[in-house]
Amino acid sequence: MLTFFSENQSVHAPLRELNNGEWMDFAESPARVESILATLPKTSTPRDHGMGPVLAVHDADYLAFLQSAHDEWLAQGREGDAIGYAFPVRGRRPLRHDRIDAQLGQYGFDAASPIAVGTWKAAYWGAQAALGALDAVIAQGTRAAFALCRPPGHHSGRDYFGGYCYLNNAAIAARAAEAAGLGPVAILDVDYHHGNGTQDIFYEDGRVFFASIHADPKSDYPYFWGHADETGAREGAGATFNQPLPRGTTWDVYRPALHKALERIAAFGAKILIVSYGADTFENDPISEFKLTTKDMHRIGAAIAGLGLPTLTVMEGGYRIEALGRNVEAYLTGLDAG
Ligand code: SP5
Ligand code: ZN
Repeated sequence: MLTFFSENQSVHAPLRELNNGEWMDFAESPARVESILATLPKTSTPRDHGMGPVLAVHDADYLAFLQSAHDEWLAQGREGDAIGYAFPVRGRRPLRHDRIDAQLGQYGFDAASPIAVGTWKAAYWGAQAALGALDAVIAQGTRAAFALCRPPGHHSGRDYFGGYCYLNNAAIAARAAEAAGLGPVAILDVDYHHGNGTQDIFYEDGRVFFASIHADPKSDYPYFWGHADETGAREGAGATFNQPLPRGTTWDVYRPALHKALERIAAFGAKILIVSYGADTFENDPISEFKLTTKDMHRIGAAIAGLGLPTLTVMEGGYRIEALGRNVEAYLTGLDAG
C-alpha cells in the first residue's frame, strides 16, 4: 500500500492532557507513528501543496490563530503547551480577543488538545500527507493509498480544534478530490469516536456523504455530536449517517453496521471513498471501550474494499501503541486483499 508521511509530523509532542479531572500523559504521542512505520515497507514524503487546499476547508482567522497560538502563549508569559480552560457557551457573541486564554477557548472545544511548539508544522504536514495520498489515487490510478496522518483530524471543524485534532485531513482531501473532478465523495469514519468536525463541515452539503460508526455519544466523547437523529440539513439533508454503538461492541454487532454504512455509500453513488481509520476500536485501547480484534481490523479493510471504489485512508486515532502497527497493517492488508 502506498503510504504518505512527513517527518515534520513528529514535531507535535504535547506533554499531557486533562482526563477525568487529572493530568495524564498525552495519548496521541509521536510513538504512535513509530509503531505504524515499523510494519510498513516504505513511505513517501508528500510534496507541499501549499495553503490553498487547507483554506478550502478551514477559516482563515482560525488558521492564523493556530500558527501563532504557541508563540502568543510564550509571549504572554507562559511555559510549556498552550491549553484552554474557559469555553464560551454557544450563543455568546463572537468577540475579538487578544488574550491567549480567550482565543484558546474560542477556537478549541476541549482541554485535552494542547497546542505545543511543533503543532502547526505537524498538522500542516499531516494535511499534506493526505493530499499526497490523494495524488497517488488520482494520478497513478492506484486503487488504494494510505495517509499516515498525525495529528489526526476528524474532530477538527472549519474553525475549531479538539480531540487531538487541528486540521481536518479527511475533509481537506475530500474538497481536493471534488476540485479534481473526482466526486461525488463519500467519507466513512470508523474511528471509535464520532467525527464531529467532518460531520459539521459537510452537514449542509449534499455532494459529500458522511457515514460514521462510533461509540454512542450518550456515554462517550465527543458527547454533543454523533447521535442517530443527526442526518444532515438543507442541501445536506440525508447525507449524514450516524450509527452509534454501545460500549463492549464486538464484531457481531459492528459487522452489520459496517455493511449498512457501505450500502448507503454505494446507494449515494460515490465515485471515491475517504476512510477515517481509527484503531481505537481495538479491544485493548487504553481510552476506548469497543472489543474489536486485530483480525476484525482485517475484516473492516476487506469489507470496504468490496465497494470497489478508489479509496484513500487517513489515519485518525488508536492509542494501544504496542498493537497499533499490527492493527493498521491488518486493516491495510484487508483493504488490499479485498
Ligand atoms: C482522534 C481521536 O481518537 N481523538 C480522541 C479524543 C478523545 N479525548 C478524550 C477522551 C476521554 C476518554 N477518557 C476515558 C478514560 C478511560 N480510562
Ligand atoms: Zn478516536
